[in-house]
Amino acid sequence: MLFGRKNRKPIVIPSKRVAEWKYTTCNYCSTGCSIEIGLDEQKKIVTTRGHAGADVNRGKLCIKGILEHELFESPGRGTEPLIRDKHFESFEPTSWDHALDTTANKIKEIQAKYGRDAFAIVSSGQLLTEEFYTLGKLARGVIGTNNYDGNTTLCMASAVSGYKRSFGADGPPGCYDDFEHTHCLMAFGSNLPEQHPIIYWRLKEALEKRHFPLIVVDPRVTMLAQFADIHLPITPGTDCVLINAMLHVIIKEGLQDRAYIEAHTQGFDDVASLVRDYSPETAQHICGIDEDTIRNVARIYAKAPAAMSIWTMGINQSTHGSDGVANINNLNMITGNIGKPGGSSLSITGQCNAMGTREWSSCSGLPGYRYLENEEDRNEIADFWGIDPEFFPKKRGLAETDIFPAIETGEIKGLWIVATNPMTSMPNTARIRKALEKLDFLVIQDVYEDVETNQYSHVYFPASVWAEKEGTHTNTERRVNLISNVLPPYKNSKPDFWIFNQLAKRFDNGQMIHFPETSEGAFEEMKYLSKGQLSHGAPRNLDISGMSYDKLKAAKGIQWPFRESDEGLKGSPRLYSDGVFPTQSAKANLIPIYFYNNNEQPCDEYPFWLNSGRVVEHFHTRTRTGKIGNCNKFSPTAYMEMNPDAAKALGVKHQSYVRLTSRRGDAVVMVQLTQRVPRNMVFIPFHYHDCVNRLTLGLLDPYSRQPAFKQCSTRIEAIDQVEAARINAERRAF
Ligand SMILES: Nc1nc2c(c(=O)[nH]1)N[C@H]1C(S)=C(S)[C@@H](COP(=O)(O)OP(=O)(O)OC[C@H]3O[C@@H](n4cnc5c(=O)[nH]c(N)nc54)[C@H](O)[C@@H]3O)O[C@H]1N2
Ligand SMILES: Nc1nc2c(c(=O)[nH]1)N[C@H]1C(S)=C(S)[C@@H](COP(=O)(O)OP(=O)(O)OC[C@H]3O[C@@H](n4cnc5c(=O)[nH]c(N)nc54)[C@H](O)[C@@H]3O)O[C@H]1N2
Ligand code: SF4
Ligand SMILES: [Mo]
Repeated sequence: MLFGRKNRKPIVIPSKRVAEWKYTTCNYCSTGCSIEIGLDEQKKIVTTRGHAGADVNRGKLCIKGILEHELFESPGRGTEPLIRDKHFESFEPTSWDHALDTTANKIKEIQAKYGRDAFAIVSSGQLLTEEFYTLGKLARGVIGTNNYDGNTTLCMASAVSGYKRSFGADGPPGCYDDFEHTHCLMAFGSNLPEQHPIIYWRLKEALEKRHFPLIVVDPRVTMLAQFADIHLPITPGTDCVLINAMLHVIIKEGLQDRAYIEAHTQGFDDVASLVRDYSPETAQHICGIDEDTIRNVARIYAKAPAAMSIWTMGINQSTHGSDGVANINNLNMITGNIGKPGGSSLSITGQCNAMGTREWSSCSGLPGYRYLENEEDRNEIADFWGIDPEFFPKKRGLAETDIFPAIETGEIKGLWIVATNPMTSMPNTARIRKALEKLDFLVIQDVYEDVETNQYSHVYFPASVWAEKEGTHTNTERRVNLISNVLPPYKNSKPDFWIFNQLAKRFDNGQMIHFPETSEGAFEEMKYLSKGQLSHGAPRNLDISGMSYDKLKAAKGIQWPFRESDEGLKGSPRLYSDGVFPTQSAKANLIPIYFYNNNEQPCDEYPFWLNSGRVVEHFHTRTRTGKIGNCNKFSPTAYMEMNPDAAKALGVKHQSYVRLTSRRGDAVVMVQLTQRVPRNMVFIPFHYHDCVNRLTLGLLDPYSRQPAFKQCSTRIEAIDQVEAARINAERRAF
């Protein structure tokens, strides 16, 4: 008998034959990892790797980034523009000219008949910043509709709104390096290990070097909660109450940072007076966290030499989203934790370029964080673009979540959807379907032609994806980074930038306004518009005038502000370190946050909280990760996390299908029994079509118009398994 290593065949990893590495940045989440794509001698992509010299990821990538190069030739990609016949019977390939002419003519026709705002545009957080800037120019300066918004209303709108209310401007003040300096980190509704795995890795590395308390506020035992020192399983939608109670303790015990409050904030007395009513004894009955724990956490946070908060959708996607953000900012201002190493209010952004769209797309205003409501801003942009300032509306139009109801009422007749998939991602699918069916004209611009929303379109524009294009992204920590053009566009798809430019040429104003031919040309315009001061004299923090594509590539990303006068390649890791804020008084606003309970609550008829979110291997509506075998294999089927005790009471078995019903509709999903969720809650990843959003209510935040995706109620029943398979097959095959 032969034993031992010498008789075994060694594992041989075949050489990938990389002839050239090309620099780019990941196009999924907002962590902003630098990627190198490896090409062989025939210029075919053979592999990818994380860039070892990039400060963000230092060579690491998560499962999505490492497999991202497989998406270029994935099934369902759009190859030719498509056009629908009058009777909605055929959807045939056509030329770009015909598709673009038809679209321009239809837009003009609708606007002539019903007014300019009757044609709406909904875009995304996933285009390149230069594309956002160009689309903004087209929407605001050429087509001239005020009903122009992005899917960031489903995502970051509450963070934007909260930052503006507290600090006078959008822009996360902190950075990943803060983990290295903090003495306490509190995470609200954010599951870093799955949703921002490389930010999590940075946090974990900091924790391994120097332990500090990690406090996680989440109704589920998420992966981050599992690694936390303290987990606060909060009652959904009540984070504001928890924070008010923490502020109550901090102020009562004199733990606030008096010098900071005095020097850099206004409104302390109003907050102090409000939080007097939120004693831990009272608050515990609302937020579900016991009074001793509230006191303990408040003391740990306030006594830490530097403490920071991060948050994501558990806060933003709530009827108290904007208030939640303003209250997290209150907590950090009152404890003197803004703009200092390890002391911050850092919103963890969602999509790869949700920041870029906030900064430059003109969705909620004009480029470079300018406001439609501000005359000076309107004049400045009109002058630069060479149009009459009166062409601009004087206040912002409808948000995405108000555009769909305006289709229902007939106010909006035409819609152009760019890089978002509302049939799967918006709350209350039945309502969205009805709205889309009602439109006189719908254009879909997407990388994939099999995207669900495309079922209702009249024209389809096939877009090029990621490294088939060139331009920039801004990540969570305000770092602008470069996407290099590695491959030519797939088949007859075109970069979004090209599509916007071509459409502009078909309108009168489009002939007058200059549209640069290259993305670098658009970047130069943005650089110019980022210089100088705000109207009341405060410096413009969103200053990228010192950047260039070459510098971005050399630095592997630069954080704004990075001014023309700045030397070297290092941007600004933090905002507001000097305590000067872009408000009229230069002080930040402490805002009292009242709590009112307006969420749909579990009741006898619908006894479970319905929570939703994400898993690590999938991105959003799975148009990309659903087609990459090594991502999809982990969770190819719609499923739901359910507590075993609750399942037992209902006679529901692990891995069986159940029917969920809410006041909006029903969905059939497979059950995964787990203690991650409490007995009265279920959690469904929202990645699957015709699933959780058939059930969600999506009440809107009054400031940000963001839907409360994560707080509504549902009923669960066991269902015949053959029947379940039939329903699912019917709903997913179109
Ligand atoms: N793998 C992967 N990564 C992604 C994405 C993806 O699709 N897949 N998408 C990206 C995008 S666009 C976004 S916006 C981010 C989202 O990133 P996250 O916000 O981290 O992800 P979610 O799973 O949506 O929600 C986080 C948690 O909020 C909790 N939650 C629900 N209700 C409440 C509440 O009332 N209070 C609190 N405190 N918590 C609550 C949920 O239980 C959930 O665990 O991820 C980004 N990264
Ligand atoms: N129930 C529930 N619903 C949710 C959420 C939740 O937590 N729960 N989260 C919400 C959040 S935070 C978000 S961000 C939204 C996301 O919702 P969506 O934006 O609808 O989701 P995606 O699947 O990312 O859609 C992006 C589309 O753009 C296409 N695309 C990708 N790159 C390009 C490109 O370069 N050009 C063009 N033209 N197209 C491109 C993709 O193929 C895809 O169809 O979902 C929201 N919906
Ligand atoms: S963490 Fe985000 S940016 Fe980094 S590789 Fe993963 S998906 Fe891409
Ligand atoms: Mo998002």
